[in-house]
Amino acid sequence: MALKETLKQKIEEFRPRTTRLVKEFGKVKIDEVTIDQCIGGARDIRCLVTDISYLDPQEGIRFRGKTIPETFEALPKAPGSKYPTVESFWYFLLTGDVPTPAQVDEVCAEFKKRQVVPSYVWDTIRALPRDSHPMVMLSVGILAMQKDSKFCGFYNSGKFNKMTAWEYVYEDASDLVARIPIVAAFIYNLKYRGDFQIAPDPSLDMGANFAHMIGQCEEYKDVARMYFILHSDHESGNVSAHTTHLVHSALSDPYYAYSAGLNGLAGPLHGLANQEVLDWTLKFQEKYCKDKEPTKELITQALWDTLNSGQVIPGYGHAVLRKTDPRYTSQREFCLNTPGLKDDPLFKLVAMIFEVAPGVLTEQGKAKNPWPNVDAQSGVIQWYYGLREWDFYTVLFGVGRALGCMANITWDRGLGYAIERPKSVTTAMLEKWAEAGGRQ
Ligand code: CMX
Repeated sequence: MALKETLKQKIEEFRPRTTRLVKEFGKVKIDEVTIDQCIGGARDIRCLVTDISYLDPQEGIRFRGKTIPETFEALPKAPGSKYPTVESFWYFLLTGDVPTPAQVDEVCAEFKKRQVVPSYVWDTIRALPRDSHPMVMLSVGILAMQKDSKFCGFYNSGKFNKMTAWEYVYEDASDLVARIPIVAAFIYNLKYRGDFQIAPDPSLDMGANFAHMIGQCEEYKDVARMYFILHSDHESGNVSAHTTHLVHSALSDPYYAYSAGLNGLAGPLHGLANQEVLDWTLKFQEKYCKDKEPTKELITQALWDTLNSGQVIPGYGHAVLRKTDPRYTSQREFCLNTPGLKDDPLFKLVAMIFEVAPGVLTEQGKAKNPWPNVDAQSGVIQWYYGLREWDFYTVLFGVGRALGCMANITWDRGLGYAIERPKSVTTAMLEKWAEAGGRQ
């Protein structure tokens, strides 16, 4: 069965569960809110629903119930590769089912049709100053496509229907997911390769095609597949996923929603941390190891200098995780299993930082989680393969994150989630309730 048909069946079967929860159990309490949470970024408040992925603080992410190794193991692999295609992962994220090879082929064929980017997108990106950050270019490129949104067209058609609205989100979401690597490759070539553009190769899957379009080697095809899958989703509360969900909840179409999500991903406490990690590591080499080899002592000194100057150690810490991020571990394993990369000086340095940084953060005593997150390990792989323009790294994150965000809002519409509108209170109210020991 084709992906959209399978999804239609799944959404229709699922709807009664959501309806029953609201109708019969709507008043059942699942959480309480403290003043800490109110001022401290809504940490840990259970008030979002998604079945696409779940983040356990100790275990890390599960996509549709599967850990990262289980996901890689279960999905059909790209030809000649140990890694699955991004297309098979997209099917899995949307439906929760492991696709058959024939179903993957169908998605690949569909993406080929969808991946044609309108030429006005290129004109729009080219009109930006060439020294704009590539995340600005990506966000603008995605937003430019809004004018052809099928969801927006449906809304304006006068025939809007809540039960079928998700189908138009699905159409936009699939177009966006199919096109975003093409847009990203265009930006890369525009900014760093003198606008030397390479046409997509219709015989290649998404990851392989991205590698081809940025002029990368054979091995990089797996890097792209792994990278896009690992960065896809981290349940709903992170800034990029939550922003996308929030903006779409106003029935803004997927282009508006994901452009906004990308703007959140571009923050240094979120997706930009991967560029910050590379920047920190190279500056460390330059400043502390000019004429000597890096040592744990020198790294410790540099980490303390960073903390004492009021900055965060990029790539470490997490709002939910309380152990080493399995996305970090997965990329580390890729490095250890790749001859050349495992002996690369920068990888060795990143590995040495891993031995030291958790201890330094623990000694400082502020971070609730001293362990590395996804961003601590991702840049070194790109660097090794010659992708050394590290301000581009968050764009790679953005290509992957599109998968999760688009799968989520397709289901948001399928289940008819409401416009998001939490209630705010004033400081005086908090002070009054604090005195009284709780809200009266
Ligand atoms: N370096 C220094 N201080 C850190 C820290 C780090 N890596 N991680 C947390 N802290 C500090 C916080 O800044 C906070 O300090 P204040 O009390 O002075 O405000 C304190 O420790 C408590 O923070 P927390 O509850 O442990 O962490 P948060 O949930 O507030 O923040 C995160 C989470 C990721 C923003 C934070 O750990 C951080 O800034 N890390 C570095 C940036 C980074 O790697 N971001 C990428 C995260 C993954 C992603 O989204 O891509």
